[in-house]
Amino acid sequence: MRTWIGRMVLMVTTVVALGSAAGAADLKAIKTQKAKDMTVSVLNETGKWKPGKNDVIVEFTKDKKPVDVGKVTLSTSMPMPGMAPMIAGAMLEPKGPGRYEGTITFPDVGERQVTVAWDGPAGKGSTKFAVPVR
Ligand SMILES: [Cu+2]
Repeated sequence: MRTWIGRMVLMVTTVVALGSAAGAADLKAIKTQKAKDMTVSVLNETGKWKPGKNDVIVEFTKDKKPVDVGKVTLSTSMPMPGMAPMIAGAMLEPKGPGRYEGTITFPDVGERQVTVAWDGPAGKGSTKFAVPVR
């Protein structure tokens, strides 16, 4: 009896551990954009942005190698008929080579004009692209 329970506990623990490891490693690209020789990728777990709070991961690579780009900001804007554009942004913190993470909150669905800007050892740059929130 003790052995049977012990086995069940081990199985459950293993499933939970595998689940969280897959979650951390499985990032999907929301957008990949070239800015001269820099490739900028916006990623998260689901590969899309939804209304509410979202994780934002941005990776910078040159020739497929990660690049330290220093300070990184991501800002978004959505034109709203008859009112000021809806603005949301994220300050991104370095999390490993060429990788920056933060969160962003969107009040509603709709296409966002996104600007990613960086300033650091690899120089100053920025790139713009559109991402739907859905
Ligand atoms: Cu809006």
